Amino acid sequence: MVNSKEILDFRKQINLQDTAFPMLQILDNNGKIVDEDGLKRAGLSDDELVQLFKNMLLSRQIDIRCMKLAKQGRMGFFGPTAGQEASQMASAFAFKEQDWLFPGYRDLPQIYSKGWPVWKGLLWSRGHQLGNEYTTDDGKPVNSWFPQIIIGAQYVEAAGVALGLKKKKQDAVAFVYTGDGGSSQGDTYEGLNFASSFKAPLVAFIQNNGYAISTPRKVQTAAQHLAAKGWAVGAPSIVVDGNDAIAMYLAAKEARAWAVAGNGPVVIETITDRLEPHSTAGDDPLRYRTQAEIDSWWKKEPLIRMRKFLTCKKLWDEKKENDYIAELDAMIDENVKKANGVEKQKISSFIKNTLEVPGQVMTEQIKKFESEGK
Ligand SMILES: Cc1ncc(C[n+]2csc(CCOP(=O)(O)OP(=O)(O)O)c2C)c(N)n1
Ligand SMILES: [Mg+2]
Repeated sequence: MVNSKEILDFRKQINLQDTAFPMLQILDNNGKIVDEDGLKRAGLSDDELVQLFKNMLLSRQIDIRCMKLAKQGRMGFFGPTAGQEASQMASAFAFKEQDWLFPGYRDLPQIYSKGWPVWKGLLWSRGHQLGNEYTTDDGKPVNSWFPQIIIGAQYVEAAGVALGLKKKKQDAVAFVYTGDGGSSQGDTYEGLNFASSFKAPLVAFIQNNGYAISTPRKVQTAAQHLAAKGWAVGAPSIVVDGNDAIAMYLAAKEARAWAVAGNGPVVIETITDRLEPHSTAGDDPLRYRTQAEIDSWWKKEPLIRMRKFLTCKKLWDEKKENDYIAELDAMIDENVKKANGVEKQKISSFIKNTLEVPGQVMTEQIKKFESEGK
């Protein structure tokens, strides 16, 4: 029996929290495999490893373009993604077509990985209603919710849909993403608690990229690990090197298998970094972090280590990368053109699209705008 002295040993509890979440890592900063069993368990073929890296490059090239467009004043709202390619694209590599995605505003890359065309993402950034159509160019649904702006709200929505998938006995899970800041929101806890109570198939990511706008992780919460938030609801919870694509894929794949088997949610904290400003709305990172810190994360970013690993395996080289980037840039060019060519959104249609049943005042406004051709 545990005695009162042990139960009341508060220091011991704190120390336990410290060691309860060792970080899963398979590919280290230098692109070396540090866990051969983990690599085998991931079970990725050579072609799949290359495809995974290509998806990460897709995300990076879109990010580069969007940041350029933002500087030219042609972008709208955009949350930069450089540095989070493994956390986002490698976890998305574990999605099955029938799975549902609940992204936050920084998680557009995961929707692209489900076949969402880039031009729709550009329109989403500009607040155009066509940017809220989650379908492929052939009109097929991509099973994604809209990128949520209200921090944490997607956790509640995802929990509900996950329960629906279970009730319909579908072989599918809901994947949901929030950030270190989002882990402090009530919605995040409520969604997790609900999903865990009803053993709903939910795979929940907390992308710990070090900052919530200017609030550093250490000020965010006194919990040693954000994954600990999952323990409060009885869900298995782990910490993963969020810049290690293979670890991220493995964690997502295993969590999916656990959730879809009827065991309830898994919480995955990913340790990563947002290498660029919070958003295109004029944030200056040097007001809250040092250049030296940013530089140190650029050295650990996920593309470098995956590139080294693939090059070492003779699966990738400079020419392949240059050719692929040229291909991506041409595809992005086409999508920018397409987004620019879309008819300007009418105010009347925006209101109609927002309100299923407009009230009297809104109905009058719709009529007024329509009569003015707006
Ligand atoms: C409920 C709510 N509160 C505040 C905001 C304003 N806000 C926008 S982004 C953000 C920081 C979120 O940080 P984090 O969850 O770490 O995600 P990151 O931006 O780092 O990806 C805040 C507070 C919001 N959008 N929603
Ligand atoms: Mg953050």
